[in-house]
Amino acid sequence: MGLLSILGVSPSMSIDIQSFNPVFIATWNNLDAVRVAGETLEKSTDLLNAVVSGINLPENNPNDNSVGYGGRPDRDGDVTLDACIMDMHGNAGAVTYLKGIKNPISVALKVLQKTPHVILSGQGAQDFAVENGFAIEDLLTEDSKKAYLEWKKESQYKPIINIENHDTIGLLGFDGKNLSGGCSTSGLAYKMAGRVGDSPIIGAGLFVDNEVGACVATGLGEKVLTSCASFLVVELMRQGFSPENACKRALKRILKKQIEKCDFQVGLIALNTKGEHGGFSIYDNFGYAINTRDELKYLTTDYFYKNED
Ligand code: SD4
Repeated sequence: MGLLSILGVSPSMSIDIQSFNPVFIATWNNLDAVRVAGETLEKSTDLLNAVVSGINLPENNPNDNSVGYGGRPDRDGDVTLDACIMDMHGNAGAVTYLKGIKNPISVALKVLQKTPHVILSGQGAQDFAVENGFAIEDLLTEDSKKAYLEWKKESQYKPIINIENHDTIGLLGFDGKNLSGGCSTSGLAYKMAGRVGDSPIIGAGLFVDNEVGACVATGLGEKVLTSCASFLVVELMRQGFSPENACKRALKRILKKQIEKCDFQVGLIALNTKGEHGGFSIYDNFGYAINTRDELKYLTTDYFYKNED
């Protein structure tokens, strides 16, 4: 039996063992997620599986208030989740406005693998998840319920920089040859019922082009959606910009349209086909976790403005 078959790799998707030098990066301080993604890749050599395993971690964590179980609800008190995944072949799967399922990224993977579609939404997405063995659970934790009831007293809606748009997980992986990525979020706290953000939208919250690179976004989704930010970053990398500079230029494009003072955060991170990575944000206090053969660490990105509030 050859080494590739021992590793469970079919010849068509084989990786060059010699240059096997994986890189995983994830938005915010998701160090455990990139560590687990690296461990999964080592065990299975399946990059997509590695991405999903990393993202499942914050989805299952009740203390992560922006992702999966424990995510802050919308203004009606419902936790509604968005996620998407994209592979090295350009295939994608996504779920939007999904209720009651802890691991939307795993459902997005099933959409990619088992349906002729890219996005399933709302009740259809939940029905599909149940058909595929996912359990319906109450995702509103006691802590989230308390915060929601407190918010309801005033019902003031104003996403706060680095608070209501903090901790969404976008995770990008490079196995030495191929790129893949995923993104999962409960979206903005106290959003309107039915609101879908950038995170499950291919080209906005996430884009992967195996010939060039990949990008994933976090922050105020409306700004990411209307700039196709992840697609733009990949196209800028195609033009020769480094991951960091591509993110910076894409954010500049958003800011150029901003007439009033910018009161929102967007953070972008990117990875290219050489395994080079970088990120940039509008406001400070953004960063990303990185896992390579040599290091597991958190890097803060450069930014345009300091948040004095
Ligand atoms: C959204 N981009 O739904 C997401 C929010 C986010 O960390 O990134 N939170 O708009």
